Order: sequence, then structure tokens, then C-alpha cells
Amino acid sequence: VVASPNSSLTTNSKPSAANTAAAAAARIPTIDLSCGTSNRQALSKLLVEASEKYGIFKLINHGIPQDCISRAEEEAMAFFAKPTAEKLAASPKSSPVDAGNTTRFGYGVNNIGHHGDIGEIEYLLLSSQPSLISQLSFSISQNPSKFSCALNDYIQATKNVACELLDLMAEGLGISDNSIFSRMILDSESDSLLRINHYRPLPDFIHPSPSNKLGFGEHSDPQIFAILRSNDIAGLQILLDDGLWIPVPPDPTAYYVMIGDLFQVFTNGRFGSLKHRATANIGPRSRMSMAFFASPSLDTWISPLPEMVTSDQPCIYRPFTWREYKTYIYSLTLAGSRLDSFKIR
Ligand code: GA4
Repeated sequence: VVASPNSSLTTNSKPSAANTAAAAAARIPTIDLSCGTSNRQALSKLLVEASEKYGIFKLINHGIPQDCISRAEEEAMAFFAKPTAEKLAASPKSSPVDAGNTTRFGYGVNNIGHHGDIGEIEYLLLSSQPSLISQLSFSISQNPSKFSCALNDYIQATKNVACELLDLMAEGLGISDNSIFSRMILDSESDSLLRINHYRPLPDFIHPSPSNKLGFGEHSDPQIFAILRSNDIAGLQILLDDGLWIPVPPDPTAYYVMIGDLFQVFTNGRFGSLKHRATANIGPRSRMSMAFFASPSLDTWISPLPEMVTSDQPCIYRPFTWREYKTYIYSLTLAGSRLDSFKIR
């Protein structure tokens, strides 16, 4: 019922790194969300298989209207097109970082996190809570209500898809409380967020070797999962188990869903969070991506679900709150290995 991994590419010559990468990219499973109405069980099984084997899948027929995507993208593009001084007015106030204030919402350029990670990127980090978007919108747009409306609609639509996927995945995993994950996202205190990344072109004559630079360095997403779309410019790469980085072909009509650290914990390691990065954009056109990160509230307890713990697969992680985990990851650099410290020794 659902498109599964495409057949791998074949070549007559000895496989080069590029061939291997192309073949690997072609094997990212494609999942058709519209098939759920005719065969829900088959769809939930495929979602679990894809998450388990690859940590990533491409989602087609997701049902998010193109108009909803375009309105959000246009608002973001209009903001990034502003002069730097105006954009900096939307940067987070330099407040001290505490446990409840780890994510600094607003505009950022080149700096990632709080410990000196740098990337060839500018971005907007937005809470998924409408009141916080509304507050920020005054420093982002001349028409704050148009901005808030477009972004809230986009977040709502993505959140609905996230919840549909999470219910299906819980079913496929055999978790008796099927809505356990989606309730976390629907909670009014959910810490889910939207990140809009803008990778400006870096022509050779400005930066002598842009191909060595990164837009966003290697990391896994700390949340449950990320639902990401981009325009038609390439840049996303994922890390395979054998250490090979492979490019993910851009497809503006689809989404890529990437498993995050919390899903790894909830499934007691059955799903593994996916390491990925974005290359610098060597142009000539801008790359823009929008990622929705599905997350529980700060006070939610995170631990392997009982159904995921067996005598063969004993519990790997100790319980912790999302607040504790977030505080910890923000004390590290981007590539830091994070879940190891939460393992039961
Ligand atoms: C990666 C996923 C999201 O973009 C993000 C990032 C966050 C940030 O840029 O502020 C982090 C990074 C992300 C993981 C480790 C910590 C936190 C930067 C960093 C060094 C918004 C998130 O939630 O975690």
C-alpha cells in the first residue's frame, strides 16, 4: 500500500563514494500518509520499520496545503531579506540562561547554541505557542498579525501531521496508550518549536573555500522527532552507521521526518536518533528550511516505555525530565554525545 525504499542504484563500475552516497540516498524510505485511511495497520508498521532501520523517512501526501506552506515561507523570506540591523532587532535579549529559559527565541546569525558553535546560517527560532509568536512578531514584521497568522497556521498544520504520525507509530510499536506521544505535543505547555533556517549563498569570490564550511554542524535533534521541509536547494546530509555522510535530495513537495533523542529513550534504543548536518550553501540561490521539533512540556518525565523493556532488552536509560535534558544539552556543544550520561550504568 505504501511506497517503500526505492531499489538501490546499480552500476557496472567499482562503486565510488558518490555512487554509494546516491544509492544510500535512494534508499531513504518514502511513506505515503494518505494510505492510512485504507490500511492503517500497514502504514503504522512501515513507519516503525523506517524509523528503526533508517531514523529518517520521506513523507508524501502529508495533506498540508501548499498555500499554508507558501504563506509561512514568504513571511520568513521577507524577514531574511531585511537589512541586518533590522533583523538584529529580533535577536533574543541577552538574558541569563536558566533551566526554563534555554531556547532563546528570535533571530540568530552564525551562532548556534550557547557554546561557540558557528555555521554559515541565519535563522528564526519560534515557540509553537501562539502568544510567544505574537510577542516576537512586532520585531519581525511590519504587519505582525499577518506574520503571526501565517506562522501559527503553519505550526498548527505541522503539529496535526506530527500527532497523526505519533499515534500511528505508537500503534506500530504496540504501545497500549496510543496517544501517549500526541498528548505531549497537544499539551498547551508543549515545548515544541519551529526553526526557520536561511542559508545565504556563499560565492567563491567572497569565501575562498565555502565547500569546507558547514551551514549547521553535525548533531542529533534532542526532541521526539523533527518534521522538516526545504525549498529545492540541496544541503541536508545524514550520517550512516559506517561513517559516510550522504546528501538527502531536496523535495519541496514532501517532508523528511528525523528521529530525535527523546524517541530513542521512549523506545529504549529501538529507534536511534539520526545524526545530520547542513552544508554551507555555495549558491547561486538561497536555501530555506523549516523544521518543526515535536517536544513535550519541560516538566514531562522521559523514560523507556514499559512495552519497550523486556528481559532481552532491559531498561537502558534512567528517568529524567525534558527540562533536565534540555539544560544539559545546552551546557554542551552541538556535536556532544548527549544521551550517554542518562544511561543506567
Ligand atoms: C538542534 C535542534 C534545534 O535546531 C535546536 C538546536 C539548539 C539551538 O540551536 O539552540 C541546540 C541544538 C538543537 C542541539 C544541542 C544544543 C541545543 C544548539 C546546541 C548546542 C533549537 C534544539 O532544540 O537543539
